[in-house]
Amino acid sequence: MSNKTIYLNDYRAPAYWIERTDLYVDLRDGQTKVSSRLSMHVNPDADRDERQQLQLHGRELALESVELDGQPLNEDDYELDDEYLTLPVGRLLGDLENDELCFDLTIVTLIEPEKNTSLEGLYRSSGMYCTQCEAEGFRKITYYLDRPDVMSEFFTSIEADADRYPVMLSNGNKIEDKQLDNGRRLVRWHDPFKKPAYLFALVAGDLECVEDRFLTMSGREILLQIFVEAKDLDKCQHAMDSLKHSMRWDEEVYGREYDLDIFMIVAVDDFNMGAMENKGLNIFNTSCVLAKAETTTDAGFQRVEGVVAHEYFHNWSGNRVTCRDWFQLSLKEGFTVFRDAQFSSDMGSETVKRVEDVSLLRSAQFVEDGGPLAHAVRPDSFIEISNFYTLTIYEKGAEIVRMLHTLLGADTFRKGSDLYFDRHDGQAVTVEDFVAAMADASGRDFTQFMNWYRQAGTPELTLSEEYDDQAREYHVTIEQYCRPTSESDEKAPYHIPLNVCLWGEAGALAIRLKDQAPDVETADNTQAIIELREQRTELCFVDVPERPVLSFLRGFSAPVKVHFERDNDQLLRLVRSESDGFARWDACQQLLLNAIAALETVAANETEEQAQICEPIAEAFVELLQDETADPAMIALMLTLPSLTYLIELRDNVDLDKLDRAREILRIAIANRCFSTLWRLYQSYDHGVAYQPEAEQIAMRSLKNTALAYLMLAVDQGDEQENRTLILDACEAQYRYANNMTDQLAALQALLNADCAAERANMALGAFYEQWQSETLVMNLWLQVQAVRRSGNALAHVRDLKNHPAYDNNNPNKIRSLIGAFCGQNLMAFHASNSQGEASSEAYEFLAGEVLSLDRRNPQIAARLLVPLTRWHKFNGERQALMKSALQSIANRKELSKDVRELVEKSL
Ligand code: B3K
Ligand code: ZN
Repeated sequence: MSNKTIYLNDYRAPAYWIERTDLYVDLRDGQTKVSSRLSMHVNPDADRDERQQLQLHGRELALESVELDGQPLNEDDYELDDEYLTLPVGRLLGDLENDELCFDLTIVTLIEPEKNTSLEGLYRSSGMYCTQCEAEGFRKITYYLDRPDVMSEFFTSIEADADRYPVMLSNGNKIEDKQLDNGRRLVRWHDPFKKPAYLFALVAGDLECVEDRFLTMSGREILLQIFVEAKDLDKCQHAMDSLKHSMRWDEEVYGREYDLDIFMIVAVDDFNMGAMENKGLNIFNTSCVLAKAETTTDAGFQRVEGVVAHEYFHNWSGNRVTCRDWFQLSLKEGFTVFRDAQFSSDMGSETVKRVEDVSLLRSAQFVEDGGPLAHAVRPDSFIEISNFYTLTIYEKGAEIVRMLHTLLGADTFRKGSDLYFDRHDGQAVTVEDFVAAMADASGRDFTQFMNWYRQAGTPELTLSEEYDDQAREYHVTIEQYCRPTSESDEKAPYHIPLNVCLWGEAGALAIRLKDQAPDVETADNTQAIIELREQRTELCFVDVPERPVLSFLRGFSAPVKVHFERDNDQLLRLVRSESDGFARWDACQQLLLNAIAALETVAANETEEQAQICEPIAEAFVELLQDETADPAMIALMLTLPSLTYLIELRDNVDLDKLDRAREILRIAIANRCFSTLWRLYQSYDHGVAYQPEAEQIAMRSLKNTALAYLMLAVDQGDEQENRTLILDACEAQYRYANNMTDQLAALQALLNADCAAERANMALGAFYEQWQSETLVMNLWLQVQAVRRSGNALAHVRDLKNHPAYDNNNPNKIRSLIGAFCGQNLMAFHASNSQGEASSEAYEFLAGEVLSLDRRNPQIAARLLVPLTRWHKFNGERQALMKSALQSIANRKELSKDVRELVEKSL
């Protein structure tokens, strides 16, 4: 397998197109025969040289026969290697000048889905056959032009044993279903929409289905089906509701109607990611479709809703209009993540959704952007495209679309998206085409804006301010800077929309800018979108009656880092008065960040000084908790301390032990100071309320469980026996009697993380296993809470769990729940120090070993798993060396997949 770098600049349209694809997939134990007939025609734009050869992609295929226009070819007529089947069209057909040149190719290959552990191409999962073709999996099914700009009309015949595979599905509409001899059955499907091969899907299995109907805005009735194993039929309602909500929402908000008469979802256990948007036949990881109160947490319910929506929205943003090449991946992913975020925000709480998205961006995407794997949202080169399904492509890509939405406003943005869909329906296009539609619909110039797609790295804004009370002017200077990344040292300035507001003692102040420069659009006179374009911008606000507190980047209007020093009083004013929920939360985060930074500089025995730092925050939290008008979701968000991951992101040369200690001091101070308020609040909940996965209840549960975690922390640290028994009993009662997984799991986690509850925790862990061992998705939660447990010997425990029957080292969900969670989320254990306080390499070596062993079976998951090691740049020298040495031990193996090879080499 070649480790060749592919460059965007080398893009050439193909010399041949595939008008129509007829597949016949004959599924038999041990060996599947795939016969394909491809109706090819020359691309009239291709020159004579390009027409000479037809290179079809193919991997791990056994070629049986090739026919050209019905004539069998022999081995001298073509070339075959482990990546291509190359046909010398010039030699075989001549006639290369003819722009009408067309021919049929019939190719028969044999494959072994039973042995396919990469979960790419056609494979088996829990006794069923299924496919995953994005990005380049179709070439593991048959020889093909496996690139997204080749769009073809597919006819798919599936033949299999009738009894064992009663369900046989592919894209589009079913056009034939007949019994054959020997107990076999043939089902034929036709997809009238031309599509690239990455959207092809096939499923055969013993599945049951839940059905519903949806009436589209033009009055067509669509059949909706969710296929699952019989045991899971009671877990489909939420996905079905989410699907119907998504279909209605896309009609209302984007004017997009579903196009086929049937929409199917199939749930499979073994799946490399969340789900896949194959045309008319979405394939889902069971974890993103099944949900039931007793077995699924609130976060799980929300994930199902979000992923169902995401995949459904791809039908327009991805399928009807697709990507010209894989460098354009964010064209469909960034836009679709933006769309699903808007949807989730409309279905639930806007503030909570925004806070969750920004937290993910800050704690994970910013790290990616600041490390050795930084890449642009539209990269110029890659080795293995599977490595580019990243937070940068998805989440930063979505932020870029969101900035366009902010700059244009909802109505004009809608005009732009209408123009984009109308102009490019049925085409494979580029990021430029998307932005051009937005520019044409609005008359705006987005030339500079394209830097967001071209340049890697997170822009940083540094602010300074001055208030002139004589002139009643408020001056703000903003400098933008972006650190060099591997793709470029010098960064051109970005075009950045800033949502700002000025807060006075009594409320928001009117905004007026001197000379109206730079561009200002004032929605009402207390809020403005200011557009930065220069490296340095000076703003002068006039008629400002008092020294204001500037609220900057409200709603997180751009994916940037901000350096702006503000004291507690200024931040507290924002915490108390901001009307934008995100800005309010962000001010609170800043307070917490300042306190943690201050605590880091205080010696362990300076308890008085520590208390002085913590007190104002704890005090503000007591006030917040007593405010009966406050939204419980908001309180829970504000009470949650910045994650260690985010704290690390904000620092260089991290001393993790010191950082964690500072964070814990603050957490304990809050827990102690708020104890009685939290306990009253906790007791005020009706724990038996009938479960609904809707925003108001989710908010209540999240505050209740945040309170429980603090209460447990307080009694774990304190020595009052009476309180301790009270709270431990309450926690255990919640564990035992919870009527939903959110509460049960939160109680289990609270027990696991309190040293004083060790005995009860171990009993609960055992009971949990007994209760849920037959529910594989619940077992993932069970593995995960143990992997992230704050305890001295988490690694040893993880090693033991690898041999537990609940674990399966071929199932991506299990790998993510145990190894992924341990290395990515249990930072204190992954980066543990030994008894002498020196950095230990044990966990790094453990991860390297896991990656190497997994790489032989599933390279995509192996490559994902190693990412925590690529974050070495954040740590101090000693740790950096150990992490790099673990990476090096992976790189030393000769036989590595392209996936793992690319990541280790780029990160070393
Ligand atoms: N488009 C798929 C991701 C495919 C990943 C392939 N390695 C799911 C999604 O983003 O909707
Ligand atoms: Zn997607």
